[in-house]
Amino acid sequence: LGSVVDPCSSQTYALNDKAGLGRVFDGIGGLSGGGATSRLLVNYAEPYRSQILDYLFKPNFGASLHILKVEIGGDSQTTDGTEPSHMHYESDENYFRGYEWWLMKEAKRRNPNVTLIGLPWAFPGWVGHGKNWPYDFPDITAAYVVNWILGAKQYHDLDIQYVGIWNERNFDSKYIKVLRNTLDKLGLTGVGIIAADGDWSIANSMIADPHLNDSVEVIGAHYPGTTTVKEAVKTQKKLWSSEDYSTFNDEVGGGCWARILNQNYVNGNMTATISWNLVASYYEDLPFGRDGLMTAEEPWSGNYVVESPIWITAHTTQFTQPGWTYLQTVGHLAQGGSYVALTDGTGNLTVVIETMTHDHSVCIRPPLPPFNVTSQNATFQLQGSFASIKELQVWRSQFNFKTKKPSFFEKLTPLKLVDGSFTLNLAEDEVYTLTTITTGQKGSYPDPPPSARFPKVYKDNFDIRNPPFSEAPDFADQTGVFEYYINLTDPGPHVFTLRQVLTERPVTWAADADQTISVIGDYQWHDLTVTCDVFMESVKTGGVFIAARVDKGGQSIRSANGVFFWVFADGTYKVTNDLAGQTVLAEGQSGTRAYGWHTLSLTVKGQYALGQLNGYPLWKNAVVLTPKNGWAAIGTRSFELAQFDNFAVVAG
Ligand code: 147
Repeated sequence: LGSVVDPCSSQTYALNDKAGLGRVFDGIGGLSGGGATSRLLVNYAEPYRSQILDYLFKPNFGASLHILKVEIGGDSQTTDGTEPSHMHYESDENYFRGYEWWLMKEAKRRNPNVTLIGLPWAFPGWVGHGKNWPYDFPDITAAYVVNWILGAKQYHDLDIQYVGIWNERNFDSKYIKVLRNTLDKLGLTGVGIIAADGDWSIANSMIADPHLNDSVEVIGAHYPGTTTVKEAVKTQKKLWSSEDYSTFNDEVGGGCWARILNQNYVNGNMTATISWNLVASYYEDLPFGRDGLMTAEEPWSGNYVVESPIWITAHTTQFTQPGWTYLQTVGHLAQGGSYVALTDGTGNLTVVIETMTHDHSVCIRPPLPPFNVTSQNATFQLQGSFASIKELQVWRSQFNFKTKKPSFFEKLTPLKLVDGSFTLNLAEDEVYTLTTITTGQKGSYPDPPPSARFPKVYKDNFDIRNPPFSEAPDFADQTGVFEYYINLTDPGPHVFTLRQVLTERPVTWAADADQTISVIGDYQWHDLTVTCDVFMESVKTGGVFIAARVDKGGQSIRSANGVFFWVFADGTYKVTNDLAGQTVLAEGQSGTRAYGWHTLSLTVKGQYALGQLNGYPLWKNAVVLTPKNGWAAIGTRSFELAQFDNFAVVAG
């Protein structure tokens, strides 16, 4: 190998603590939410679900993450779906909705030291008192957020360590101070505020406003492109990349992650980096499909994929912990790439080196300026407390883009140090960890079941008395919130149902639809029959639908097309080509009313659709030219209560 390296491209780097150390390391993490990114994970059968969680959180196994950040559900669309709030209504409190509580407990079970963070993207409508803005009543918003922190402790024994403001939206100095005050008054002085989960500009406000400065513990920036600004450094606060990555998790995604994990510190003084998202557990055809550290998007098959970012994470996480300190001697390599070094202060040393080339480490954002990386020899000279180290463990990843045969997180023979120094022949697109820590492990499980499409025949009657989660398997709410519901007074067969529970538009983060909708199934479905019993709870104004070929979700949900079969409480029906209900394919009388059950059935075949009501034909030969395929769905005409039962799909 040495022979292919130009003798000039050989350089020595000191690793030394004599002149003091750098910043304290706060960890590497993953973000569940913003939104609904773990939706499908909860429906995996054991042992696969536990295996996935082990790859993410188990120490000395896989990504061994130090930080779990979750969305504080706000009942609203936040990228790949909605997450339920702990307070749908002002007088409502429930700390058992959704899956983030469960996920935090699973993370903590594996790593009791995991750092937990909560951040709202959106808020229930009542928090804004009718305005799409959470800051007019800062006491209300603060109480709402602090309730979530108190609920985490009271119902799940989870200690939330940091809380944020409003993801990638305006911050409000007054609100931040009120939030700090509210936390302090309740004895939550240990909960730090991260602000403002957007750009670095809050640093200017902090410099100008000492009270704001005192209220903020961490400046969190998103997608910082590994750099910070001088004002942020001037605050002397912790600087974090509190959301980063969001890149398709192939090998280039792994390369992006390798480069930013090192360079967020080297270039930007950032001491934590959090991946959006933790695990890609949402339908791949939703926005930003597979932008997670690993992929677990098939609970029906049990298939999951441990992608390269998991092993890239391990290079750092398995060999350093929050509370370790970066050395001042970190930086760029002469022929491109970077190195960081950290110590626990009692003689342990971990060095992480990456030589990712430009084209193999591009992230989704921001644009990556050009740079060159070529193979090189690098000699590291251990000095100060590290001078006497005799041996280092060696872990290596080689992306091998040319041969397409990467090798990740391979344990090599330990290096014997001669006079405290070692030399590496670094090729392009490699990651090395050199460390005194001997506990590293490349965890593994037998291969999960093979990948499979969503089952073509699918039924759910929602008959479950004590569901482990508030949501029915595989329904992915895109506007509104659909929850298991028990009709204690129903004399008939509809005691257990699924209910849309929002009654007003939330303080939104994205463009939620004016209708509610939950999608399910295979995006490739084209010819199918969807059947569902429906029950409207709004007299005269109520409306519900079942749908097929729904072609959009996430932030684009407003413009979703498909075939939507609606019935209304005024005794009419409609068939529309869009969720918004603008393109009407058929309409007429149905005799449907609120507070009675109706069975809807929608069949789409080629260019034609037909609908049945209570087992009788209601309309037929509606012409559907587009979309050609998409998910099945259920939903309501507005933010209104309605129930669904005996959902079934038979796809061709
Ligand atoms: C982030 C959000 O915070 C996440 O919830 C998720 O939507 C993620 C997907 O990449 O993106 O929001 C951003 C949206 C746009 C930019 C940055 C972050 N941007 O254009 O720089």
